[in-house]
Amino acid sequence: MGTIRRGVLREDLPGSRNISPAARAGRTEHGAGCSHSANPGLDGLPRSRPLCYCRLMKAAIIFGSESDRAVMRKAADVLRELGVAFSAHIISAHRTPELLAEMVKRLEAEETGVIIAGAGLAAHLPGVIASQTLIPVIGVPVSSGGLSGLDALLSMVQMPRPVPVATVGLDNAANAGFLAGEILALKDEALRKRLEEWRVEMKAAFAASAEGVDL
Ligand code: RP5
Repeated sequence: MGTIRRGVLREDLPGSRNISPAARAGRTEHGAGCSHSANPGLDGLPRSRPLCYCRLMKAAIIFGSESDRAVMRKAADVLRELGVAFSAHIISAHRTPELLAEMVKRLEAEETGVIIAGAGLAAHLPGVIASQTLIPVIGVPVSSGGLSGLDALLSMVQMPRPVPVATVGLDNAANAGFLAGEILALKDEALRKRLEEWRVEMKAAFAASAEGVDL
C-alpha cells in the first residue's frame, strides 16, 4: 500500500483502484514551496530537490490490472522525480469498458496533458483510450502471459492511423514517465529544466563509469 505517494490521487470512480490511503480518501497531495514535502526521489538520485506540483499540468497513469502495478510504478516514480502531478487508476478496457470511457471524459475535463496506459496480453487499453481523446497516449506493453509481452507490444505499436499510441519498450514504464515529462515540458519551462538536469546527471554518472570500474 502507499506506493503512489505523490501526485493527485483519487478513487472516486467505482473500479478505479488507487493504491494509497490518500487515494482512498480522494486527497490531493501537493508539494511544498507551496508547501510540498520532500521529494522522495529515485534510488541513487538526490532526494530533496524542491518542487512545486500544484502549478504543473497533470498526467494520468492507467493500467489494466493489479498485476501490472509493479511495472507501472516505475512511471509514477519518474513523474514524482520530475514533479509532475498525476492520478493513477486501474481500469480495464475489456473488463470495465464503461468506466474507461467515463475516465477519459473526466481526464479531458480536467485538461490532463498526457496519459500513460499499461497493459498485458491483448493489450487494447492504450488504443481504446487513444480512440476517445486527442490527449497524447503513451503505451507500456507489460510482459505477462505465454507470449511474454510480444502480444501486448504488437497490440500497442500497430495502431491504425490516425489513432497513434506512442509505445515504449516492454515493461519500460520509466521511459513512459520521461516521455510524458517531455510532452508536458513543451509548455512548462521549469519541467524542461528538470529534464535537462536529469540528462546532465546521467551523463556525469556514465562518464564516471568510463574512468574505470571494479570487476
Ligand atoms: C491485461 O491482462 C492486464 O493489463 C494484465 O496485464 C493482464 C492479466 O490481467 P490479470 O488476469 O492478472 O488481471 O488486461
